[in-house]
Amino acid sequence: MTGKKTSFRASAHLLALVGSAAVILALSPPAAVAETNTGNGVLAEYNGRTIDLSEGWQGATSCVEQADGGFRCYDDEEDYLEEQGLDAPGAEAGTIAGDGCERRYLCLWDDRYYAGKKVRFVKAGRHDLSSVGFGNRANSFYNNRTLPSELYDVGCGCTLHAAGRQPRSELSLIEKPNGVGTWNNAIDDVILHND
Ligand SMILES: [Ca+2]
Ligand SMILES: [Ca+2]
Repeated sequence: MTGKKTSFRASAHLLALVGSAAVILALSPPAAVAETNTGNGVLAEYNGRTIDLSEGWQGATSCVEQADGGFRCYDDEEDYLEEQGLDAPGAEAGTIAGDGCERRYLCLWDDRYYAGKKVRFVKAGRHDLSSVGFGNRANSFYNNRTLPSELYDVGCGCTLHAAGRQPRSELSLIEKPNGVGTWNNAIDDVILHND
């Protein structure tokens, strides 16, 4: 009898332990992801804090890759220009192209005609747009670099070659190969070459 009780208690205790373990297991993965976050998310400085761009821009509308590969974000384009000293009286004319994409940058906008949220890349190499919260979002771009850049869509496995110094105001007018739709809201990766 006592033995049974003991074994019952032991089982109950064991169950409780298993239960806790299950809870820990259930909670562990997100915690681990948040800690390591090796994944995908690119971290950016924005108004004195660090944000993960893959999880949203937290109010920023302009995010800019730095020469060292880090990212900085701004409330708006004015804030950015101010910080760069590009709005100051006497700032060199022609530093910024008419549609706001400096030389050496590939700029992508969320909306057509260079409107809406805007992301700028400057470093050579492949950039996964989902890691900066911009996957399948670009509706216009300006490759203000000497060399062409490559814009890649995972869905069709195809590449749009963006000629150097060439703005494109309306991606809905550019068809993908094989009639699988347009390039509007389709770009997943961009590849920049040494400029
Ligand atoms: Ca869009
Ligand atoms: Ca795509």
